[in-house]
Amino acid sequence: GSGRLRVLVDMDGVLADFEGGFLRKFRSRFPAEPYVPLEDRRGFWVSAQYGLLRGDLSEKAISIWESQNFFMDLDPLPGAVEAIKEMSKMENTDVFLCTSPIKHYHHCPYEKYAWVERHLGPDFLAQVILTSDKTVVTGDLLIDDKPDIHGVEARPAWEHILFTACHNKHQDLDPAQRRLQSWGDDWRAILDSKRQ
Ligand code: BVP
Repeated sequence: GSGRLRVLVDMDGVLADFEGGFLRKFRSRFPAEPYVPLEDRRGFWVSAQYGLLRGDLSEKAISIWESQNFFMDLDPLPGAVEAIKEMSKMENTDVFLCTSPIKHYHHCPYEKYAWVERHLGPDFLAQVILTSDKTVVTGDLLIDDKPDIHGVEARPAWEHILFTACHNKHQDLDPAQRRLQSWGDDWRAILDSKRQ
């Protein structure tokens, strides 16, 4: 290899507060409807849990993140912007933002780029990788809050570090899988463990 470490970092749930932004806009648009408090969230798919709460709530949930400004308005998670900026300045380290857009493409891809420019700066736009299959992207690490990441490549190059989120904190993991509890956790040690 090049001797450089390549780190892939997910956006929703790792850099951007998808769950908090969703709940705020869902409650504001549907104030009379039941909702799932963040401490009761289970499973990666918000739409699936809302559908279990009541059948018609799945499509109401989907309408929230399909709306204009949903992705643009997401707040950065605590420490995320500082961590990414520091990580990208490290010697022998390449950082890419690896994120899956929703299929309703009218706003999401544009707003993900706009979010990166706004919070990380225009120099980071070149680091964005939009893909619906992260297994075909090579890297040493993938920091992502989705517990099960699958695709056409059965043996992805990266080690998946599970970023803790409200929906995965109670989940039992394969004993080999490592977690990053938050950006206050020791992400530098995880990077160092993969360096040659
Ligand atoms: O763009 C996000 C939101 C969307 O899936 C994408 C996950 O991307 P990564 O975080 O894996 O990069 N999304 C969609 C649904 C339901 C769709 Br129907 C959901 O419940 N949660 C969710 O995050």
